[in-house]
Amino acid sequence: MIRFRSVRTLALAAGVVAAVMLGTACGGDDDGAKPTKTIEAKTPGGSGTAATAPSTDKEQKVQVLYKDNFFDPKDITVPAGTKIKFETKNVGAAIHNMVILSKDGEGKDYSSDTMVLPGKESDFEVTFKKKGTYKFQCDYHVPDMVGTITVN
Ligand SMILES: [Cu+2]
Repeated sequence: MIRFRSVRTLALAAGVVAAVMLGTACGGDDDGAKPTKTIEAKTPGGSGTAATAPSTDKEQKVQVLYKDNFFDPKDITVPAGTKIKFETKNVGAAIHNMVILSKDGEGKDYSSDTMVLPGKESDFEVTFKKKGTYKFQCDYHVPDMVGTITVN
């Protein structure tokens, strides 16, 4: 009776461990497999660029690196009313993220994936409607890992 029970417990525990590992693996894969950069990097040259980037859909890319423990760059300036695509990458050894504390001005905060593991990327888009200054931070390393976005 006792032996049977402990085998069941062991099987249960193994199942939980497997599920956790599976979940972690899936999350990591999702972050890594984004081939969008390669497509956008293509420049066919000449007048071809105008067709792929209509003037009505303004977008600006901002690359931010996570290091241990600071943002590079930590001071960012972007125009208001333009879609900003934050392309963030963790080049450090710790877990990081980027949370823009814009709730007061823009009605909500914006952020990367909650956990960006070492070597992983996380992109997100923000269109700031109002001019102003917003602080951003890594939830894991405040108050050391912080920065400022100036919208003008
Ligand atoms: Cu951090």
